[in-house]
Amino acid sequence: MEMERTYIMIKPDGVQRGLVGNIVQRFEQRGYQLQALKLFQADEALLRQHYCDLVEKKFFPDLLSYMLSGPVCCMVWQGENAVKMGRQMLGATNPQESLPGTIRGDFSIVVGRNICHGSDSAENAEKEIALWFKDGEVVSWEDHSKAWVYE
Ligand code: IDP
Ligand code: MG
Repeated sequence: MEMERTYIMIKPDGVQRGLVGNIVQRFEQRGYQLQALKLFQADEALLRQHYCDLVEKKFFPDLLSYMLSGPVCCMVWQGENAVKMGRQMLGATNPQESLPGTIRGDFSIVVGRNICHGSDSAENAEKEIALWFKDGEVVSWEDHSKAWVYE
């Protein structure tokens, strides 16, 4: 079994709208293991690094002010295929293409307020975890439900 980690971040709109509990619950009840969780006010330098592939986009200034507008909730979730499954649980980038049952499909309408971030590759997940968390903030622990989640 290939265990993988992904970086999931509830954006300021998700925090303001009281969706932290619901989103945490979705990953927990699916069987993923929580390894880190914190509420955090990002700054511009961090967001420029996180979204380094998007800084030239026309919407980048709006994305920056959106992501700076309040605290985000940063998380690390571990489990089989966590990156791909995390993206599936989030839904499409544009909520109008996100299926009902996904986080974006259940809670959002426009791309500039799409509630949640999820890493798009295992390599980027590790980069993002290192960017958003300090040493000691990510905890490796024995999950007693593992034998009931995996065969
Ligand atoms: P992702 O979040 O699904 O990985 P990306 O293409 O990496 O999508 O874009 C990062 C974030 O930038 C999106 O989640 C969304 O908040 C914002 N964004 C992407 N495309 C647009 C756009 O066309 N207009 C406004 N915001 C956008
Ligand atoms: Mg992305």
